[in-house]
Amino acid sequence: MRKFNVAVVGATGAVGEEMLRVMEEVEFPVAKLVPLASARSAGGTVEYKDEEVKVKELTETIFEEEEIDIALFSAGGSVSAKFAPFAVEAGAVVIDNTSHFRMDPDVPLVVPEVNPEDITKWREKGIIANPNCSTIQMVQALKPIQETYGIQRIDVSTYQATSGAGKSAMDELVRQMQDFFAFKLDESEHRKFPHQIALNVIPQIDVFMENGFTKEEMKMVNETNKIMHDAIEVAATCVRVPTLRGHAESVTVTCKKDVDPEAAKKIISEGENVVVLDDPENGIYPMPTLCVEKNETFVGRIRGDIYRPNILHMFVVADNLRVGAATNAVRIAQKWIEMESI
Ligand code: NAP
Ligand code: 3JN
Repeated sequence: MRKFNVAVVGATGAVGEEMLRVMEEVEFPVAKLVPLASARSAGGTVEYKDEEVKVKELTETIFEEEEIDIALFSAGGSVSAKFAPFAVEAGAVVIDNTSHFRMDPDVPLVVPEVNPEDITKWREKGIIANPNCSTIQMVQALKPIQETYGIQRIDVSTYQATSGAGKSAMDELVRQMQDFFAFKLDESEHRKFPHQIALNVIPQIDVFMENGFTKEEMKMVNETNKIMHDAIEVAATCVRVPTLRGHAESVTVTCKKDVDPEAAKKIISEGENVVVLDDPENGIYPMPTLCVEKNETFVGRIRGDIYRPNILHMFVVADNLRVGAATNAVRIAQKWIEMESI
């Protein structure tokens, strides 16, 4: 089997590190791994398959020098905007974890369990975009519902872990909790979040747009429609909660046809990489602590609406750094290899 030279841009970050773990686990066909970061981390090392691999500085010429075939980007939108074209120019396929290219009509936005066929459009720009973490787990859970009943509208509230905002955001929560136990929480700084996150929930992720929704909420709206190839009404409320890892979502879906909740449960459980955990009487339902380092999306609390037969409610949880970022990107790369080798 052919092996590939793989660059991980942002390899020292929360998502980049997870990409290395997932590639190891799936035995990704790596000929050479090139971890890239800013000059701050260049010269340090990351661990891959029990070896210390040197981190190199991201430059305009590195992709050509290292003969990169696949470049996984997760170092922020401005880094992708500037450097992804150099990777493409050097002959690599770029799988981009940032929002920079997601809504570009010439760039496929892919969740392999939902719209793998879109990957074929990669040639237009040499780039495949990875959706936002909150979008990925939601569309995975809803794909079987869309196929069976059709979806008219989605109302979703998220409970997003601090790791969604990067390593320093996780540190901010830990530091504030330590300050709480040292009786000095009121002196504790907040940089990554607009308010104290310890012992709090914040109904703001990213900046507010003119329509009153945040940028994170509008990502869920626009990305869901692009991935699901349908004009679905989406109303999202994205909330930051004081957990470290694992995004949860309360999802209400209005279907085009009436839904039998028991049948829906079975249909969802047959979804690819979806696990139904739904035995509420015995305290079994998805929670962030159950999903850490897992590559599946967990769905529970599946129930019909009290008033309308075409509405279904559920609770959806996944590891945001894996399912919401690294695992999705690696699965895209695996599908791309499969398609390109035909
Ligand atoms: P993080 O923990 O803060 O890590 C940021 C990474 O980017 C580090 O490796 C950092 O390297 C690198 N970096 C920053 N500026 C750079 C530059 N100018 N040149 C080269 N490398 C640079 O953040 P994260 O959580 O891993 O997230 C990184 C990005 O991934 C986010 O900004 C976002 O666009 C994307 N993301 C996507 C999702 C999703 O939903 N799909 C989820 C989370 C994040 P140094 O060590 O040198 O600073
Ligand atoms: O906050 C979260 O839980 C998810 C955040 C994702 C994120 C953070 C910074 C920049 C993104 C993203 O993936 O949409 C971006 C971005 O690339 O715009």
